[in-house]
Amino acid sequence: MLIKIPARHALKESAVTDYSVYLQRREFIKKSLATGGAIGLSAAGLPAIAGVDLSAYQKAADQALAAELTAEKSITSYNNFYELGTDKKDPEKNAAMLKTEPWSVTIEGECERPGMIALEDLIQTKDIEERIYRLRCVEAWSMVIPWMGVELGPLLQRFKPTSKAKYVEFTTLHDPANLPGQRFPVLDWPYVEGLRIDEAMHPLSLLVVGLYGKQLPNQNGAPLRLVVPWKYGFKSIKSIVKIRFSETQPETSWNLSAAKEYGFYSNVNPEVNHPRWSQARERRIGEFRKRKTLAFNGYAEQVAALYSGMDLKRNF
Ligand SMILES: Nc1nc2c(c(=O)[nH]1)N[C@H]1C(S)=C(S)[C@@H](COP(=O)(O)O)O[C@H]1N2
Ligand SMILES: [Mo]
Repeated sequence: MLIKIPARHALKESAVTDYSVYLQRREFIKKSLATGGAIGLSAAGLPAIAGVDLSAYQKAADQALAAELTAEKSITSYNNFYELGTDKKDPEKNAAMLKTEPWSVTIEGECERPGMIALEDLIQTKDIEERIYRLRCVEAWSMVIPWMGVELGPLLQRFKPTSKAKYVEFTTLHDPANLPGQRFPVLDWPYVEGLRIDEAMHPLSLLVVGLYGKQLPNQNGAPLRLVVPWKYGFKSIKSIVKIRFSETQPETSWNLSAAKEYGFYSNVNPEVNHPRWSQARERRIGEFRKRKTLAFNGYAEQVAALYSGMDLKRNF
């Protein structure tokens, strides 16, 4: 096992699928934290990066979203992970084809400390915290997911990005011998994604190693994936093996595949429709009626300032 996800181990695997049980465990964790119990989740206030301290916000958001959690079974059996197949059920079925051990990440480009780092040195158990975020796929479905991970910003700072680091590029594992999807030219493999450096440093940006208090299932992008909750799901690149700081805007897989449909920013925006469908509403997995899609997926208060002065219809 590469990364030990703290807490939760007291419960049997079989019990964890039921999210009322999950909610009880959250209560247990909160109480343990209050009494100073050594549970391993970071209880301290989150660091104030980019001048924003989100710790109070984060606690309130977690409380509000806990009631809306998508069932664990849905999160792990309805996936987009084209390396493991293009049907929503393929990634779970083919999950064992993704080899996650050992795993290391290469750090390159505009930084003072490039190199290759083993996953267990990159992510330390004591830094792992839980964040409940909405996930909005560009295909107009959504979920609410309790992720386990670390803030991306402080992690990137360890490699001392230079003043030329204006963007960050992420690359997924390229392993066509094992990953069946990479034997077909569905996308230009490996999958690549990118963020502007201030987006990457925003305290909502997370590098994820688990969900529902457990190791990240392969189908969800084990052992390490990005989660950027105010952007369409495809920005949240899975199974990351490389992080590169760059001066110029990196190319991204979906933009290369269809530039008119998938922009670099891809902020969730109910007012900018996909050329082939409306983005005004979404189907929350597990619900029958569609809901209204929220600007920046409900995170406008936290992130809108990143885009002040930008035409978000042009920079979609
Ligand atoms: N490498 C890689 N990352 C990926 C994808 C993919 O096909 N390959 N799909 C993206 C899309 S479209 C979405 S909606 C999310 C889905 O994440 P989930 O399956 O954990 O819900 O992963 C994103 N990350
Ligand atoms: Mo997606």
